[in-house]
Amino acid sequence: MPHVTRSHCRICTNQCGITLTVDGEQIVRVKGDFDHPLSKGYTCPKGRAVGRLHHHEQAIVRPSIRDGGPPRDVTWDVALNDLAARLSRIVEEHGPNAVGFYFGSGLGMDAAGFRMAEAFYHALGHPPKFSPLTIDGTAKVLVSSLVGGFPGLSGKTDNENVDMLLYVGVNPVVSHGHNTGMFSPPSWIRAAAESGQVWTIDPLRTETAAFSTRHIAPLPGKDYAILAWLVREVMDGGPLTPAQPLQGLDALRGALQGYDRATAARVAGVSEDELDDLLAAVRRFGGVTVETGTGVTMSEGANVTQWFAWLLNILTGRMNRAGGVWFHPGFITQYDSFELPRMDNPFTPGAPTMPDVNGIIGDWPCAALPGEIEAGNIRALVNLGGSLVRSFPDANVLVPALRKLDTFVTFEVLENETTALSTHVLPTKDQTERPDISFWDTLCGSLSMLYSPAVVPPRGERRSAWWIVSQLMARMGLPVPEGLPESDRTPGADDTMLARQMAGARCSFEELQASGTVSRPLEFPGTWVDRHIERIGGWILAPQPLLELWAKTRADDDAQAGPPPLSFIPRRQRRKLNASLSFLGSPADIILNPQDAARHGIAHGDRVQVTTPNGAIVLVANVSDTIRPSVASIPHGHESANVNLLTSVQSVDTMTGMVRYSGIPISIARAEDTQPVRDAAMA
Ligand SMILES: Nc1nc2c(c(=O)[nH]1)N[C@H]1C(S)=C(S)[C@@H](COP(=O)(O)OP(=O)(O)OC[C@H]3O[C@@H](n4cnc5c(=O)[nH]c(N)nc54)[C@H](O)[C@@H]3O)O[C@H]1N2
Ligand SMILES: Nc1nc2c(c(=O)[nH]1)N[C@H]1C(S)=C(S)[C@@H](COP(=O)(O)OP(=O)(O)OC[C@H]3O[C@@H](n4cnc5c(=O)[nH]c(N)nc54)[C@H](O)[C@@H]3O)O[C@H]1N2
Ligand code: SF4
Ligand SMILES: [Mo]
Repeated sequence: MPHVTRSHCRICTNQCGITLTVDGEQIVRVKGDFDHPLSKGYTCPKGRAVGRLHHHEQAIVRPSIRDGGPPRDVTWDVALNDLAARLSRIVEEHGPNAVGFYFGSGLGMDAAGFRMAEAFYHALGHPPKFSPLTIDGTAKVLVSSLVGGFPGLSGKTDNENVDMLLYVGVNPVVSHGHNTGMFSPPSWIRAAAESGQVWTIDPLRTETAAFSTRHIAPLPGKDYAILAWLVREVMDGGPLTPAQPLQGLDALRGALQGYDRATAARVAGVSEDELDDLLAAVRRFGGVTVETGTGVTMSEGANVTQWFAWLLNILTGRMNRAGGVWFHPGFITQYDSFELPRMDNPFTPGAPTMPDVNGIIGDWPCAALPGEIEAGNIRALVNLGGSLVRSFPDANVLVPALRKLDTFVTFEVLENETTALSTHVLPTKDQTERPDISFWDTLCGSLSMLYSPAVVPPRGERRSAWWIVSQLMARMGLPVPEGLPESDRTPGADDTMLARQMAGARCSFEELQASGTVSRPLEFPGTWVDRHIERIGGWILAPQPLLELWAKTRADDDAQAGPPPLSFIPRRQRRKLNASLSFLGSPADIILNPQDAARHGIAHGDRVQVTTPNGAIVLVANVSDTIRPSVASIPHGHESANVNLLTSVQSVDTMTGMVRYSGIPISIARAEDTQPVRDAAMA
């Protein structure tokens, strides 16, 4: 008999409530859970595909070793012993720093697995660590640290009360936001635009722009010009109404002196009229709440743009105030329960082969991985749910480097190009097979915690990631956290591992397990935020590294001549999550302005070859005036047209190690007129 089970979707950090109809071991239907206290029935096409993902024909269901020849299915004992022996030998011969870790998005939603992987990383003495931070965006952590004195200040828009909202390089209608969450984005945005105004700055007239009051389409990576001009206007003519103390106002004034409307319009490639209208709206509402996304963090101007976005929130009194930005205090780690330390230096040592590039809060730049392997520094890689070939820059250099690894272990649920390059592939329980709690508590849109039980038994030999990692540690002779259950197959073992994480949280694991969702009232404005800012002497408006970067940015813009080259920007797709869910059929397309298409003899639907000095891919032309001239929009995460064959490991922000994924010059031609593209990376 089919039965219905409640769960929460862990495809993205929004974590919507879902119901799954299960018949035996078959998930026959997935729907939004209308009784869920937070998401109230909202889901997106990705969440409703959780069942298809579970039953996918490329599912990995047994461990395998694929050294040289075709994959060899092995028992867990053989896989773990072989892997432990190889990793131990590498550590013995070359030291623990020869073992790199990638904390990928795939394990990011597996709470118990992720924590055990961290324990492994700590037990090895913090070897080279990579995570999505340096391929997604470092600017937010950077600015939280430099301006707010704490890297964990994760700001969210107070959607319920916002009156003047400015979206910059973010498309929540598709993405549900960047480092935040939002159920039913169209309703919120429509409501905000009805009661106040919503402005969207994006080279593409996105779904979010379509719901907005106004849309401004600047050149990629140049948003800072608009925001810098607004900051100067606010300082000179108001509304200068900060809610917390400030430091460095004079230095900031000095840095922005003379940054006039004509300059901003020229640099950003927009009209002075639009700028006037935007400023008038900011003044009319007495302030502006700015929300940014990967269109900012992946661009060349990331750090200064994020800085000016924060300055607008700070100077117009929107930080930690109704209608502005609230900061997530965390459900497990409770920032409001202790005095936040002043942590205004996020920089940590980076990779030896990239000596001029900083590490950031313990991460090494992902762009450094191929070079570190080629140099013989990294000989083994522990890949925890990452689809590196599609997510890291320059697959042309990454793939040959990954092939040179002595040992490359991937924790996965589906076969892909990355597992094909791995020496060991370890199948972990997917989200329907394991119980879970909401792990990235500060990334979601409310002060809450969710729990869901497993809904189906694991396919084949899949095991819990926490068990696999702890077994590996034990077999390598590393200290394993105390009191672990014997096996993940012991009844209740997965729950025991989750309960351990809830120690000291805002509710007990038992309370959470009983109700599935526990929310706590959010103190807003949060006194902990105001107290922290007072303690550090006020928002640090003009940190030295950003002042220096701004001076250089201004000088570079002044020297800039000639029309902008045709460049591509990134875009997320509604029916896809990064490299996952390709089976939902999102097209690998390139949005081109009709002028650019015509200039290259390209018609809608043509196959277009896109080339950079790094490589070439073929995409389908989507000719549309939704994009401004000189800009093209390309989604990432496709296997057949991997945009990371176009990106470069050289194009890295030296301050933070973030790779550049937006505003990359390209040349385009009809594919019929060119030599066929050889897939260099996989050849
Ligand atoms: N050019 C370009 N590159 C980009 C981006 C871009 O916009 N442009 N976006 C970047 C961003 S923002 C990010 S966050 C990164 C993401 O890059 P990655 O961290 O590599 O994440 P995904 O591409 O989502 O791949 C996740 C993998 O985890 C697997 N997986 C899914 N569920 C589970 C599970 O329960 N357990 C395990 N073990 N595995 C699972 C999936 O099958 C998939 O292969 O990519 C970045 N790369
Ligand atoms: N459906 C779906 N949802 C997702 C994901 C997914 O793959 N699919 N991925 C998840 C992940 S890992 C992340 S990090 C978040 C990201 O969430 P978002 O940051 O909202 O990502 P996008 O939806 O790509 O929106 C970025 C926007 O920036 C614009 N843009 C690009 N370059 C520039 C620029 O230089 N200036 C300006 N002003 N705009 C620019 C693009 O046109 C695009 O509309 O989404 C998450 N949610
Ligand atoms: S927004 Fe979609 S993918 Fe994200 S949690 Fe909700 S249903 Fe899942
Ligand atoms: Mo991301």
